[in-house]
Amino acid sequence: HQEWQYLELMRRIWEHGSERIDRTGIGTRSVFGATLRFDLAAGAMPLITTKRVFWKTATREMLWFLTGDTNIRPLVLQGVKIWNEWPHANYVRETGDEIALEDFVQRIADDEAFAARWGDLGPVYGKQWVDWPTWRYRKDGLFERGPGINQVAEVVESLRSNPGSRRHIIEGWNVAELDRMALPPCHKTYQFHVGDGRLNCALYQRSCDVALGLPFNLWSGALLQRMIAQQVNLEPGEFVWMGGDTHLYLNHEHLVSEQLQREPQGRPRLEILRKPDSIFDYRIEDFAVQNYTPLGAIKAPVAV
Ligand code: DHF
Ligand code: TMP
Repeated sequence: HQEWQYLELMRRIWEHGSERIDRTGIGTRSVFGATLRFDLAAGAMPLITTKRVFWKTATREMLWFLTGDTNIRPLVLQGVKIWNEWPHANYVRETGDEIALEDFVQRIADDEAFAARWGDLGPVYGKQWVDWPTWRYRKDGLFERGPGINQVAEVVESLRSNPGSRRHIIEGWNVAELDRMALPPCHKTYQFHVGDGRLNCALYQRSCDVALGLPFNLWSGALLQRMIAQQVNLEPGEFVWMGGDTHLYLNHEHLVSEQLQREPQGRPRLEILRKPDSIFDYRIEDFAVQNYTPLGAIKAPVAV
């Protein structure tokens, strides 16, 4: 079962990782450099079964990236909570108002102007993926904004027109804008590759929370690969995940010890029910998962 790779990585980090103080102050055990490979033939997906993973939440996040939006409000209105902590922490830090997280999120939902001011994460994934900013000189020597670059549309186009290219890349790491992002991108580079009529994808993740983030990141990366494969009429091939600082937070011990006693359950498959006109036209109803019978969810706190 392909999921053993995930469980073995978790075990290796917990037993042999180097302990280090991290930005959040929680502390982690970490290894540097890890690879996981998944074959997506016949609808297979890297959807973790040894705990329940909310794949619809992760799918909504991916669809939100593809709209280019960086404000959490559309996620909040769909009940997706995974990005709430960062705008909240920013609000508390900047205003000194110690509003509770739930109250802050309710205000984001109810008050559009408040959301516009406090719900934005800065120029994160969505912005860089579909509207990477450019600048150009005018004749008078001043700068002006050039047209944004839609990297996702360009990759779909280059896969169609020049499948053998080694340059099919979507990059989130815009060095000039990192200081305005609530979090610099973790899943920062996607590269696509066509071989034997199949579309392969490699994802490089510079920093990885193996317990909470990675199950989402595996699903989402493979989902993007499946959507793009459908758009360019290729079969999905391998999904190769590579991590830089690959870690477990020390306050996830209960999750690690519980999950490492469990065994993978069946083989979940993703069916895409419709072929939308473009990569930007998918909706949540287009996705159905079969054979997903996970063991129970394991709650764990997210390090902010
Ligand atoms: N920071 C840290 N420290 N770890 C992360 O994984 C992380 N991920 C981010 C932003 N910052 C992060 C964005 N993605 C959860 C999953 C993914 C995610 C953020 C949070 C999470 O808390 N998952 C829980 C609850 C899921 C839910 O409520 O739907 C889980 O049990 O999977
Ligand atoms: P960092 O910016 O100091 O590396 O902290 C980011 C943390 O968030 C780190 O634990 C990795 C985790 N993370 C994921 O694992 N996956 C994600 O998709 C995101 C956004 C964050």
